[in-house]
Amino acid sequence: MKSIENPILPGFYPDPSICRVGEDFYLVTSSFAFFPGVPVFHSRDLIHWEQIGHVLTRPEQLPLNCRHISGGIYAPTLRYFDGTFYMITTNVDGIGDFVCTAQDPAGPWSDMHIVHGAPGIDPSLFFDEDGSCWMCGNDWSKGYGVIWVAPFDTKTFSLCGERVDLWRGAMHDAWAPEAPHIYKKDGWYYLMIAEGGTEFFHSETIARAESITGKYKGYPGNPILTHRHLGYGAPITNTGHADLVELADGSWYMVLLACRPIEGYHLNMGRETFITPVTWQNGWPVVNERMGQVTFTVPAPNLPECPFPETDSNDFRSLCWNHLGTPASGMDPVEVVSGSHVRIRATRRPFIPHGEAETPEEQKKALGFYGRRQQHRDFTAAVTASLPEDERARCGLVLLQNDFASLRLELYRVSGAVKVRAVKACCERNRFTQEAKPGGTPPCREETLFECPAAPRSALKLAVSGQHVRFLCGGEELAQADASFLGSETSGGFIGAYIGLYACGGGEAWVDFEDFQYCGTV
Ligand code: 6LW
Repeated sequence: MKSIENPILPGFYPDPSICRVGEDFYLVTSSFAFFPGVPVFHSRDLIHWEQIGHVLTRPEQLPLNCRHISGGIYAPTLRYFDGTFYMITTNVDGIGDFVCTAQDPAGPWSDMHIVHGAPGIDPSLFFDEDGSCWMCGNDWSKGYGVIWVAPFDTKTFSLCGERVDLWRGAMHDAWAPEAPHIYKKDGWYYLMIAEGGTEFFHSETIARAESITGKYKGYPGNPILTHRHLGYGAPITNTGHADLVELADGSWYMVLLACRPIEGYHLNMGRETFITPVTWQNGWPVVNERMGQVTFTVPAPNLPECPFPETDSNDFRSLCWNHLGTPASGMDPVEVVSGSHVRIRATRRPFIPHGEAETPEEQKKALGFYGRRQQHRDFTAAVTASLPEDERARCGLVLLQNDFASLRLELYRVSGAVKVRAVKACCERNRFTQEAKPGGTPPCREETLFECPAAPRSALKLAVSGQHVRFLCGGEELAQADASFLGSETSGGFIGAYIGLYACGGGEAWVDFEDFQYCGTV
């Protein structure tokens, strides 16, 4: 019996949405303040997945204000109708909901078609059998969360009829009804949503109606999926934000986000994409029948296996690498010279706010950062960095959760002498307002764990086993640290840890990084 190993997309790939076109499956996830945005994946057997591109590859498609790392692009939905792929999502940095279209999911994708007058986040599209298109999303404007639907014109990319509130979720006063998707099966309109919030209490619930505008009646067996009953020690937590896909043979699968806590409820890798089979009983979906929860290994569908050629994620040209913030045309602080050589300009603004006053223009600039996701519990990441002469420039290797939580191995100059230091930047903040928790630590304090002289061109390395981090320079171990504060449950935000190369401090000098090696084991 063939099987699928979860997560199918390890590392920070939250809010997945999937569609099938013939024998091909396509999947997109959120990308927040990273550029390019909305990664696109492809599979033919649901076992093997390859990244084929991004939807948002041009600065004009992804205006980010980079106020914080969890801004930008929230949950996308991917749908296909009559020869065209539609991706709808929300840019919370002042744009709102927008649609991009393509004939080829690998791109190119169109510019943004901004959807005016749509409240909330988590927009989705549904194409009915008569060719009509509907848009749904969530809305908090009435003081409570509710899922709504409205007719949608795919020529003008606008709402074209009455917006109708459909459902407030299964639980009485359900927290954060969101991530709605509508499906049609056996004459019923099914509305599947997430509720409970994307944290530990996350769940998936469903309702159905005979008309798309309701009245929707909740499934008596809700929630159809949650791991909150398993406790904080479960190996998979936060299950929710799901999307369903029907295969050619009539079987169904669900993709969803979930977390793999590390050494306690610490979500360093953030929310990853998982998959699980779904069966239907008496007109309602059953998730991973007889298991009732998402498991690391699930049965694969009855499809020919279709593995893809291995790609080298250490190649700086690989699709897994991201900028932080959208580089203005011609002012990109990151230059990929070759697969093993990237140059990063020491922009004035570090990715960690040091309280430096930033002009709005300064804030919009992309940061001197180029990174890839942490995808394993145990891994090493190494690179050779060359510090320029400019006294202001700092550069290094960072394990970054967000603006307020990171561990850095950094080269810098003091009175002309080159030093290396291990730095912990930490601040306990409310995950949404990013304010310091009452009684929490003061705003974003930095702690130098160790420093010593170093060569201007040094081999930097982080060796991570669970929550234990070792900092090495030139093969010498300098310091150790506990990384559990990097979990998003503590540090806040919607991201998962990135391993990044960075240059900052000003002077706009170029820093060379060579021979990056990431090796994940568990
Ligand atoms: C996503 C929404 C959510 O749009 O988090 O907490 C947002 N719930 O479903 C970003 O992942």
